[in-house]
Amino acid sequence: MHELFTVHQFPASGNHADLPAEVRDQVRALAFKGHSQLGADIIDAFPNIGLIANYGVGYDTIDVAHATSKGIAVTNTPDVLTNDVADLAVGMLISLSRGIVGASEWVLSGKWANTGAYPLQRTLSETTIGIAGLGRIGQAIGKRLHGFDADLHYFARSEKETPGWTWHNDLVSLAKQSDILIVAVSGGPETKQIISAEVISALGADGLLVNISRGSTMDEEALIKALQSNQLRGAALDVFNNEPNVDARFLALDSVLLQPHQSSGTVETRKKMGALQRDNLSAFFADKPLLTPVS
Ligand code: 8YV
Repeated sequence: MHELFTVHQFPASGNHADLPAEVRDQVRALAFKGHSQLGADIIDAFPNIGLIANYGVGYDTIDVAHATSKGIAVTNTPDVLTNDVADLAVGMLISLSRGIVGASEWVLSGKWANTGAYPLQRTLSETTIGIAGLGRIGQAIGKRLHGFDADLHYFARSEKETPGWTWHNDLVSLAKQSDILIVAVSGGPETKQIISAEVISALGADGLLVNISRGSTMDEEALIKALQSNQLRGAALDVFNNEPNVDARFLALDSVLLQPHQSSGTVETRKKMGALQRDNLSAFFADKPLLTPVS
C-alpha cells in the first residue's frame, strides 16, 4: 500500500476527528478493513473522497446509500474468498455434527484410556441441509455438500439453476424441512435477525445451525435460549453480534463450536483480498473502471 499511495493511517483512537482536518482534506480514498461502522459522520469528515475500498466481501457496516448520494463509489473483495469461507462452513459443520473438538479433548484428557469410547455422534451424510442465501458463498457450500449425498434445500429471493436443490421462498419452511441450516446471506438491514425465534424453533430440537455470514442475521437471544433449553442440538458460529466480545452465555454451552470470524483467514486469500483492494484503489486513481464496485 505504502509503495503505491501516500497513506495516512486512521488514528489509533479509532476517532476520525483525531486526524487533523488538513490531512482529511487531502484524502481521496478510504481503504477500509474491519467491522466497525463506517457511517455518514466518517464519510462526511473526508470531503474529497471518491472511493471507499473495502477489504472484505461484506460491506454491511458501510453506509453505501450515503456514499452513493455523494458520488462516492464503494468496492469490495468478492470471489477471492468464496472457497475459504465455504470450506470453513463445511468444516464447522462436520466438526459440530461429529463432535471433533470434544473428541480431541477426549483423547488429550486421557478419558479415552480411562473411561472408554467417545459417545456416539450423529451422521452428516444423507441428511437434509438447508442453505439460507444462495449467492456465491451459498452456492460454493452447496457444491461441497452435494458430495455428501445430502438432500439440499435453499432459501433465496428467486429460484436458481441448481443440480436438483429445492427452493424455498420462506425461511420457516426451509428450516422445517432441514436437519441442518447454514446461514450464508449477506448482512445488512434487510437480513437483520432473519434467523428469528420462529426459524430456530422450526429447525427443531434435533437441528444444527451454522452461521458464517454476519452475527446480525441471527436473533442471538433466541438462539442462546434454544441452546440452553435443548430446543436446538447445536450451533457452529464464526460470526457474532458484538465481535470480538462474544456473549458469555455461549461460552458455557457444550453444544456450540465457536470461531473468531476467521472464514477468509488464510494467507492465500488474505493476500488476494489485499491485492483486489489495492487494484480497486489503483483503478480509481488512474481514472479507470473499478474492478468490483458494489453499487
Ligand atoms: C472480513 C468478512 O472482511 O469478507 C467479509 O465480509 O467478513 C471477512 O473476510 C475480514 O475478516 C477482514 O475484516
